[in-house]
Amino acid sequence: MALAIHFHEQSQPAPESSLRDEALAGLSCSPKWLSPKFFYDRRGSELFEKICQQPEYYLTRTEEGILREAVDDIARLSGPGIDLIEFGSGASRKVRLLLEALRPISYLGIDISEDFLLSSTQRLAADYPWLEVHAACSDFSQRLDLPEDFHSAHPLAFYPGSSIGNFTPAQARRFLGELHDLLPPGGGALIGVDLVKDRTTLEAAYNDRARATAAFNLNVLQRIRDELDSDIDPSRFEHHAFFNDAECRIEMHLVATEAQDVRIEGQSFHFAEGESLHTENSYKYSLESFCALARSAGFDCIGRWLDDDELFSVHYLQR
Ligand code: AVJ
Repeated sequence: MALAIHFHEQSQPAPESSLRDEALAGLSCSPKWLSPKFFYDRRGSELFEKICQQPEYYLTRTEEGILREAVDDIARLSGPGIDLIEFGSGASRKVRLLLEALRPISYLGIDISEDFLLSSTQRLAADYPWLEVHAACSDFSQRLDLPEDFHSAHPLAFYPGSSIGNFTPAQARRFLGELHDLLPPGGGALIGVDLVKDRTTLEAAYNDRARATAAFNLNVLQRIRDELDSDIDPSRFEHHAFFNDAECRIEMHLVATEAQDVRIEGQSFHFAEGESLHTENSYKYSLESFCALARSAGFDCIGRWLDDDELFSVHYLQR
């Protein structure tokens, strides 16, 4: 079958060079830090899909339940003839819950993992022959822009999964501000946001018994070893995730199980025993704190939906 999607080349640095630069910079910091965007090579994207199926990881199935219930309301708010733009589209699975009700003219999936993006959007195009499918490989956490040759009169941005929680609140506000500027007046954004809740539920979601989250976290070290000139050994690190209630976020770390020196691209980095590499923040919001953030970026909060247990929320923002 012919390639049924429109692929948009984005002018961005190759992912290996940003992994090299950011790993060297982040491991030189104290405390050591690496951006969670590097989780998502093909294997990492697959491991993330596995996390989403774990019983403890309530986020995905809860958001999917909310979207299923809310889809007719969402269609009423968006109106007909929209172009749906998904940020961090991954497997492009959640968008399927919206397509029949929203009947968008086109779908644009934007993701950092190029081969995963292509296979997901190709499957989408095959399953929805009436839909015009576009794909763009981009790290939108740096700067939010759409492909130059993608024009939409009536865009609806879709940013599910609480991926917005990877930003600090200040970064999230900037991201929403950029999104606001990108949308025409009346344009909408549908955003999934995980809610603050008891520590036990939160920490279980990031410490699943099947250890999918641990494998996902450790995979970033394997990437450094495979893609860069490095002797880093994932077996000498341990997954550690906990809720930091002062910051209202889950933190993920990779903790050195013994003292060691790690070589990356000719530079050496020392880890003391128990020292950690901080790999992810996942901020949790209240309904009020998220709406306040959206309003501060210029949006009106015109719709929001929750599950019965108030674990997760989906917000419709309008420019
Ligand atoms: C994709 C950022 C929403 O923070 O829950 C899952 C990523 N990290 N398990 C999240 C993740 C560990 C996920 N987000």
